[in-house]
Amino acid sequence: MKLGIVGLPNVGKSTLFNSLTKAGAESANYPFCTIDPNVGVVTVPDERIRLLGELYHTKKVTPAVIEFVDIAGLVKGASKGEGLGNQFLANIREVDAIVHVVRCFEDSNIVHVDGSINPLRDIETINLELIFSDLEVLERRLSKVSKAARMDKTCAKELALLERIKAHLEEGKLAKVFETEDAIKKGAQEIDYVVNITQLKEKNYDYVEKEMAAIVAACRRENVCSKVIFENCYLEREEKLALCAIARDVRPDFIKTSTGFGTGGAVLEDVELMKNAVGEAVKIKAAGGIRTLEDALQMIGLGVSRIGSTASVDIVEELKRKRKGI
Ligand SMILES: Nc1nc2c(ncn2[C@@H]2O[C@H](COP(=O)(O)OP(=O)(O)OP(=O)(O)O)[C@@H](O)[C@H]2O)c(=O)[nH]1
Ligand SMILES: [Mg+2]
Repeated sequence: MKLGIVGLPNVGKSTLFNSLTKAGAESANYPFCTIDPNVGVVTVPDERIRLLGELYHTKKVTPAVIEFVDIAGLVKGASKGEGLGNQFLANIREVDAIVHVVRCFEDSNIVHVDGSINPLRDIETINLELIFSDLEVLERRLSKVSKAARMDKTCAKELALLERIKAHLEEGKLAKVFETEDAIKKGAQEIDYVVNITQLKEKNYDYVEKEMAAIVAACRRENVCSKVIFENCYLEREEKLALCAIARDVRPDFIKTSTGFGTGGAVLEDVELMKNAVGEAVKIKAAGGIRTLEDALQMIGLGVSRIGSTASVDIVEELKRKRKGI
């Protein structure tokens, strides 16, 4: 079995490699210490092999081996040539599994290429570079296969599969997280995102939860308020409840009824369902179609913490008048 060691530069990949293989690869306190890959082979200790060897008086005992490949560090943008680029990923393309080394230790003497200790951010950086690298390979294969597919049925099948994988890599995985981080970088203080309704309707709750967790984590890291929009007007009761259950676990700052662009806005029945399902765990924002003070008060009465309305000025004025008894 072959294992490839990946991670940011200077996080301890060669240190781990050395402790596993005793190969004595160079490990030093500067990024990109490793350029050419180190390869080390370790035998897997197994008492049973020794016993069997003795039992059968075998002359030669060959234990199972694990081969480790320790490669150069990847950085953000490696797929576009940053750092040492990602060409050396070819070295780990043949491995059976990837070992991702993530730095958690605090040590001001050891440089971190992104300036601070943040394991979750680092994992995402590397995952993204691996995805980009997969995409490159995929695109090369796609251009080859798409020509052959016109003539050949097997190639046509492969083409369809490649296209599905490409779409998955491009959109499914991390696109929204990317946009979230980008918006925060540009100064956003709150992030509203709409759940993937298609995935929800296909009961792909795992996907919905992963996406929610990743976006909420990206917000939390930067102390930014996160809101998950359900767009209830397109959902069945069961789907709304499934989303509430996911939100109870993931804990965004708010769950929100609607975008205001759908075929319907916030309705009391939905707010009631959401409140009953999440209780105090997550706050609720009602938005869409709230026009009057009465609408707003009814929502607040059901436990809504925030109201979103284009009529908010009118609503507040109405409240002021009412308080003055006009
Ligand atoms: N404090 C501390 N230092 C560590 C730890 N692991 C590695 N180091 C130090 O971090 C530095 C970098 O370690 P390497 O193993 O060379 O890192 P690498 O990931 O192979 O780096 P590149 O090959 O440059 O990508 C060395 O000075 C190590 O001694 C750890 O767990 N704690
Ligand atoms: Mg190294």
